[in-house]
Amino acid sequence: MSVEVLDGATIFNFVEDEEAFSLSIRDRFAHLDTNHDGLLSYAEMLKELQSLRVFETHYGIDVKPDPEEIAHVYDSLFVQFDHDSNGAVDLEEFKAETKRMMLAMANGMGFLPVQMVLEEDSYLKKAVEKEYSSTKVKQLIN
Ligand SMILES: [Ca+2]
Ligand SMILES: [Ca+2]
Repeated sequence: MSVEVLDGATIFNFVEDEEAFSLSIRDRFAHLDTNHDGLLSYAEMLKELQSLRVFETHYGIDVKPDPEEIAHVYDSLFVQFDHDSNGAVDLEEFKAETKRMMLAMANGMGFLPVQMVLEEDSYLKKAVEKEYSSTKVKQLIN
């Protein structure tokens, strides 16, 4: 984990780069699909839902909700991913919903940079890395 500073634009640029975003989605999907059937079951999705950190931090304050509430929120998040309600999340559903959530987050952040603790393989970390590398390229060109 590392502490990074990012703003809405960092996330926008990452999500709007179709190639890079698709690639990281496919990586993540394959990683989560532990039985390799091309679908994410609720159990397989749980790891991803937990990584969304809906609970752990709220404006930097650690929140400890009760387990029943957690289960309820994970249930409703899973339903949000499972667009056709067949009880599993396929790659298209996973990509569409991840994109929607990240854009919603970017909109919420606006242009005010925020400091966040990011896990190494999280999308936000990838977004930050992408911004670093494109900044580096720009510096080389100039
Ligand atoms: Ca699976
Ligand atoms: Ca589905």
